[in-house]
Amino acid sequence: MAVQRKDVELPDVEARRVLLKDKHTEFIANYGKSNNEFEYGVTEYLRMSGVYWGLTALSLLHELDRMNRDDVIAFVRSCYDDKTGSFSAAPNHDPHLLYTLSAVQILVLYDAMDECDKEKVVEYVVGLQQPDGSFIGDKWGEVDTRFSFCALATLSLLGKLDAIRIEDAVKFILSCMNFDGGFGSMPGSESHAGQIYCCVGALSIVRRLHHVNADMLGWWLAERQLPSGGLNGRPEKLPDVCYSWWVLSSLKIINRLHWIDKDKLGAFILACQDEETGGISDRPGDMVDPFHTLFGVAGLSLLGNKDLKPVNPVFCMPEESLEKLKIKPQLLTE
Ligand code: 7TP
Ligand code: ZN
Repeated sequence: MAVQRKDVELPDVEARRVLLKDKHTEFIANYGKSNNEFEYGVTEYLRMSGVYWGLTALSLLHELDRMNRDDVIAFVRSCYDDKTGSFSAAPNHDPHLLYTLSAVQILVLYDAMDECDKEKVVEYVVGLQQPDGSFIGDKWGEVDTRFSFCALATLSLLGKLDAIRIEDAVKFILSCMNFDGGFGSMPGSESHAGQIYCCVGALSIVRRLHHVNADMLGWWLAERQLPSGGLNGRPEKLPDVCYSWWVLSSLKIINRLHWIDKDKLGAFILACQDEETGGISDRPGDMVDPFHTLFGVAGLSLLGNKDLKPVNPVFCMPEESLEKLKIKPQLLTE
């Protein structure tokens, strides 16, 4: 049997060759309003992250004003547990580190960090670090390098990186490095673009990128690009707009962005736009959602689209928000 790489073909639709800015703004601003209560209802379990994805997309589109700041901050507060310093996805849901990072990112976007008790949130994150340096995401205790990233990103945004054992955190992340230069979710787990982003991002935040084999990792990442221009997250998988972000941002951090064909990737992301409803999907013709809309828009920003605000590759937030806090994650230069 012939070896066939999984890929897709791009549709030949004129509207899908330019960024439909206004359409995407309407899609995000209306998401969760009465016209699609269904979609809003089924995503309650990830609402806090959904709000971060939507707000960040709007901000990169220069349209953050389309949401009501007071309402959003009231929502974030309604998900805060002042006993533990943690946030949940929605009121009365279980708290989790994932939603705590999203909540802090939202407050940073709005320059509203004073709305929460920073010391208490720091205490929550510190309590999740394990003796081996890894992090669990909540009381159920699952360990994953995603949670190492969430912990370090949250503490960095709070200006409190020194509250945890950084060397142990680094040691655990490095124990998840593989022979292909990539990273997995745990020691021995296979390399995966999402996990690579988390590990490279975490090392960037604590300025330890010298541990990364940038040439070998850059090669693995660049190999994710398929003839359609889209990128997949692992060998033999279909391309997906969100992976274009995990791969592209990792390449940017290790200074190997020029190892992929940027024009072809840009064309792939634009082909995933829904020219009727607005929004971006994982692949051309699929259902759009705020998650892929953010990572599509953020990808286009990293590719240099001038209609968008510059995005930070580590935090997936507008660069201006991090500049205000004087947060500068490390980027490799040579
Ligand atoms: C529709 O099926 C899923 C599957 C997994 C829906 C959510 C998830 S997830 O919460 O584990 N997650 C994020 C995610 C979100 C959406 C989505 O958000 C739809 C509508 C909204 C409203 O805000 C859709 C998919 C999705 N996935 C799954 C996925 C992405 N690409 C292909 N798939 C199958 C990613 C997933 C894991 C995740 C990744 C990054 C991150 O920062 C947080 C979570
Ligand atoms: Zn995806």
